[in-house]
Amino acid sequence: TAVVPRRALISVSDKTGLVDLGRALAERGVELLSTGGSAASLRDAGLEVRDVSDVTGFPEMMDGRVKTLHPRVHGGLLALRDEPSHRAAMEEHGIGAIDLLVVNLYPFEATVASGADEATCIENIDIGGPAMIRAGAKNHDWTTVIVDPEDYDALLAELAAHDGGTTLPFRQRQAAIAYGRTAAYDAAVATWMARYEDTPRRVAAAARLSQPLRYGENPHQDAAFYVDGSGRPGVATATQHQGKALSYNNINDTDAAFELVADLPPMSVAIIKHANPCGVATGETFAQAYCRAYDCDRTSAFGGIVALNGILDEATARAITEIFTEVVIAPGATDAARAVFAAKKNLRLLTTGTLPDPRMPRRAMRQVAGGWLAQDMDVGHVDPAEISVVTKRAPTDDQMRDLMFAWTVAKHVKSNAIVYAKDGATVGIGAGQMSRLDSSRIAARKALDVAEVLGLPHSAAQGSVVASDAFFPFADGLMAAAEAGARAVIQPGGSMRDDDVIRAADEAGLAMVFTSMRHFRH
Ligand code: 93A
Repeated sequence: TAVVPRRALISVSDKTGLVDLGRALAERGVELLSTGGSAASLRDAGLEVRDVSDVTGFPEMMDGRVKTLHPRVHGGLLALRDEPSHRAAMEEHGIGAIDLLVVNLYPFEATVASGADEATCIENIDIGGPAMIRAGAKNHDWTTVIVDPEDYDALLAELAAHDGGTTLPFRQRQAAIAYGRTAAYDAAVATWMARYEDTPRRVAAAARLSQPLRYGENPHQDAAFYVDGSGRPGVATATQHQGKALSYNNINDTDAAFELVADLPPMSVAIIKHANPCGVATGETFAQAYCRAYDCDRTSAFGGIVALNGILDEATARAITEIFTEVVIAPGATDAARAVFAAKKNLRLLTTGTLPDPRMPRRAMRQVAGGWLAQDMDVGHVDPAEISVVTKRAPTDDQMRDLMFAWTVAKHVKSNAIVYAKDGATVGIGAGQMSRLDSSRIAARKALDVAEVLGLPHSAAQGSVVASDAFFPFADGLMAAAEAGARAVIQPGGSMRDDDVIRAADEAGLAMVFTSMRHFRH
């Protein structure tokens, strides 16, 4: 049933549409209560308004920090009109019902965005506004709450259609909008206050819907993309130049690809499939790097995601368009490169302006049944100076460079991760196996495929280096790598059987280094 408002409380920072609304309400005989600035605007327009301070019997005080925080306001918003004890309390304490609340909040988000100083941001945290909104929206059986000037017309249309009243469905809808607003408002405050305590909890507080997605990992799963407002360059902030909307899997893979290249030396390219790199390389040019990455696993690269850590040029764009690629992400692209892509309607090109900082501390969350796991993102980096050589043989400078390259790639491969690399390019990647030995075998197997593609007389792992994201628990995984042709090994070390593993490496004439840092990734 429609509730006809007799008294409205109007307290708005954004005065858009205020006077027109006030006039329309006054014409319907609604009494207007209002706070300082809002009351002044309404009065200037010739409308009759009662000050909230007159209702509360208190002046607005403490620079406006306390204006509406009073039982005569909150009782008027919260009272159940058909509940005898509530009516009695209203009578006893001189509380009049407030059936319509129009509030919009201090512009906290805009104040922060403008780069205002800390004190100004703090002063723009609205307390009384959200308190009233939450009170009125809780009591939507009786109270209509409007928090967005965009909804003034809808309110007036509702009143016109229902003899000057609002219906329950209308009040329910506006209550849902109202709580959405206060939730987002507090999320903005929490995000900003993370400056005081930057814990993993912040990730949950900051989430904002970016776009609904067509579906999730599979077509029968509903999905959406949320952004955290951190502004980190990547898929969340990128400009998309062409192609249809990104899918859930595209976003996930594009993120993996871009974070990987951001961790690599300049002029590096990564090709990602199912969140794992299937080829990664550094080159003299991006085109060369792309081709070398492609050669690591041409089969898997089909329909993959390509990331570059510099400007996409025409030659690279041409090389990429030789096969079907889903997404290309780079800090930028030349006009000529974009012209090449323009002919490929289904290829999405994303540019980000800059690369993300791979060392910037960040948080990660994942869901489990009944809860969330929160942790620091793995931004651990091994300083080459802290790496210890544990074998008789030490790696050469070239091997050391490849070891660091393979180690960085391995960090971005799902565990168990085994990565063979040679001359700044991966030549075999084993990902996501339940045993390290299986990952080693798969990586070695892939190196044989590369040899076939390139017409080499021996495995592409011949003379390579190998990285393992966690220690080899037994010598067998290491021996598999030696048999495949690896000459140098990088791994965290720390196994109970390190001595056995080191002895096996020495017997095989390998150079091996320990990083003392593990890079599990699941
Ligand atoms: O400082 S407050 O948190 N304290 C209050 O008691 C209070 N009541 C309303 N801010 C308060 N408001 C806010 O004032 C409203 O949410 C609105 O944004 C603003 C309207 O002030 P004025 O009418 O003086 O322009």
